[in-house]
Amino acid sequence: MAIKLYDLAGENIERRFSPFCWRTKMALAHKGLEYETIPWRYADKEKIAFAGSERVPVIVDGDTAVADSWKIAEYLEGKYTERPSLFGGIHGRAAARFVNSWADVVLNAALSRLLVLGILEHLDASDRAYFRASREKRFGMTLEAYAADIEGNIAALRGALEPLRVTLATQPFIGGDTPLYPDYIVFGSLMWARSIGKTRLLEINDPVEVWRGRLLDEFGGFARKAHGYW
Ligand SMILES: N[C@@H](CCC(=O)N[C@@H](CS)C(=O)NCC(=O)O)C(=O)O
Repeated sequence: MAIKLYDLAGENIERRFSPFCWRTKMALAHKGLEYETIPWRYADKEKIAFAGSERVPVIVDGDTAVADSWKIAEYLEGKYTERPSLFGGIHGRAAARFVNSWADVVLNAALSRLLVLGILEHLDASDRAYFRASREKRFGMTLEAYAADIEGNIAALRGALEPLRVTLATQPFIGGDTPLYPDYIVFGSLMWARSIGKTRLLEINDPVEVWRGRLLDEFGGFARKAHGYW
């Protein structure tokens, strides 16, 4: 039976914009596992309560429910050992944990200032008031104030990506010759940007953009076919 994935959707049910759900979709594709997505909105919290979570991604694999993208990656790696590895061993897993934290703390923070107003615009009407209130409480300011310094925020994003840019000068993927879970972590953030932001955030000849193009084409190009702008 196919794995089920609760996947954050916008007003347009095809717009799947969660960076964390993208990590999971790429991990499932890497493992070659069949899955189906269940579109989920912020207002649907009771639909994932069975998994003890208020956030997506949540997967259901037979009798097992797992919430949280990192825990899902560890679960898939532990359960489907005969399939391609997501981490390349315990040392790779340890290094991937650092990339996960870096993406959560640095990269997604930089992106969220650039995307927050676009997210609001793309949400289903039933989610908008919740999104504004919960994020304004989290950021301690209005969304408009949080997003105001567009040029500064773009510069911060490009700076945050510099370690990746330097790494890609000597290897095609963070995982080396082929992508591993850390690639999907960072790529998930850029899928978030692609599904929400109408403005291209990377120059066409930026090595990060070239790497992003390679990942858009992985697994039959399913990420490229997803609803998005660039
Ligand atoms: N650490 C979690 C973060 C998951 C997360 O924050 N998901 C967001 C969607 S991108 C969510 O479901 N938010 C629900 C809410 O804010 O109410 C993971 O890696 O899965």
